[in-house]
Amino acid sequence: MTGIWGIVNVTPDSFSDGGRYLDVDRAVAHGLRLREQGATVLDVGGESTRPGAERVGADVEQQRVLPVIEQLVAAGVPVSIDTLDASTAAAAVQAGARIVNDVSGGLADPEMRAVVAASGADYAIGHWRGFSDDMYARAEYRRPAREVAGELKERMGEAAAAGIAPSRLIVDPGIGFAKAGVQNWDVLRGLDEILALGPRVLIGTSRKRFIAETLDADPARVTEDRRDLATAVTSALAARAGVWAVRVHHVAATRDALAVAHAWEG
Ligand code: PMM
Repeated sequence: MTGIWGIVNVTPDSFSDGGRYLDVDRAVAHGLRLREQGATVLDVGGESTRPGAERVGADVEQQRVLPVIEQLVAAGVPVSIDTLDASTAAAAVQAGARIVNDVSGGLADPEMRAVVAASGADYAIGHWRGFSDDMYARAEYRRPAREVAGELKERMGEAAAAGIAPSRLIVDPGIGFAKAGVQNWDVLRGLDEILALGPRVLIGTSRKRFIAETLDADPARVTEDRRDLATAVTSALAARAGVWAVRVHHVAATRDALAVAHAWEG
């Protein structure tokens, strides 16, 4: 069965304007709801990686995520920490997170690999070419899937050199990261190249801009509902292709789509 990572973003724009404690409670309640709907892992993040998003300090990031992780872990839910920062990763694992989800694959923080190696956590490494303020300037590919796989292989080698066992790795082609429009479809079409790397494969297409661009010439017109429906379809296709897990906002829609895909396969 393909796993479902439910997204729990604890950022000011992800939950409305209440106070911090209210935000923690809401984030925890949201996570538990996603768990009930079928999430196998809850991916908790305190810094937006959206195109053009401002970076926050590690202290602010940890204030946001640690209380949420503690409560979700106490409730028995497997938690992943979505961060680029090694100190946040260390604190999150200390709080009970089992997976470090680093969309930069170890490139953003030189301390990250050593922290993960020492932690015993699993390590999800993404394909990445730079911080979100200028990542689109780096979106140049001749053969997107092949180049993404090649760069991920380098990240795998660096992780191994830092002492992280290959069995602890999860690879992610980083849909939307330093990839524009159709380049994302090129990578998804060439998913076999990513699967051939060996580790478990994670894919995150949820609500992303390239999906909205496919649905309407003006992506801003595409509602969240439409993005979620399209994400359920990409999730089912990714499951069919053999990925280990998909990372989504709307867990219930993707759960149903995966059930249908698995029934088709028999
Ligand atoms: N995408 C985002 C954040 N974290 N982690 C992984 N492993 N893969 C992704 O594709 C990914 C990620 C950006 O999406 P969001 O801002 O909607 O959470």
